[in-house]
Amino acid sequence: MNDVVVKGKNSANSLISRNVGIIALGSNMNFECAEPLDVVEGALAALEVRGFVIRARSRYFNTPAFPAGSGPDFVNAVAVFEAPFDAAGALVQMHEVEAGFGRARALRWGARTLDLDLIAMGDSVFPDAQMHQYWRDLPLEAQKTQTPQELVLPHPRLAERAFVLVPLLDVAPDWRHPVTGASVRQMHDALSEVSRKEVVALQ
Ligand code: PH2
Ligand code: MG
Ligand code: MG
Repeated sequence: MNDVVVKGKNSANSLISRNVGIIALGSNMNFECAEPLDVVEGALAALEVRGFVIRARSRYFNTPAFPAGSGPDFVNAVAVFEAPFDAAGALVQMHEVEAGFGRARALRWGARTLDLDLIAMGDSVFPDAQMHQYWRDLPLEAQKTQTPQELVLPHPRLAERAFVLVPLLDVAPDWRHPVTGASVRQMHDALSEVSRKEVVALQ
């Protein structure tokens, strides 16, 4: 998952630096006539139009909203992508895609038509290892009032979220967290069985 360099299709000499990342997609609210599954599929297509190359996509999963009782079930998926953007550039594109699917940023953990989260970008650690540990260790109560103003990568809640780790097992089981060293499979296996079983593949 380090930065990779691929040769441009049309020129043997042009080297285009592309970044490999992981994105999590979720929806638990219709957008116009589109149901959550269609919204997530549509979002992947919209990202591709914007230059993301989707290398692998997980199955789609039905997942209970976190925190429990905060809204309808989600459809969640994750994808591995390559793109000509750095993390900040990818986020700008992702926010525009969210806006295109009617996402209004209101409640922290409310129902949403489309949620796109950047989970990781190569082995990048933002803002740095020490601040990363601060956000990772933040107790749940404090998470309700404190939100980072800057991008934190990998996503600080990654190791706790069955709705990200179960789909990730489909596409990147051996990817390792650049701070903790834990693989996706190890983080997944450390979740409670109850939380893993709540994440159910569609069809
Ligand atoms: N995203 C959230 C809050 N809660 N719950 C599930 N099941 N899936 C999500 O994608 C999700 C959530 C905020 O980003
Ligand atoms: Mg989210
Ligand atoms: Mg989000």
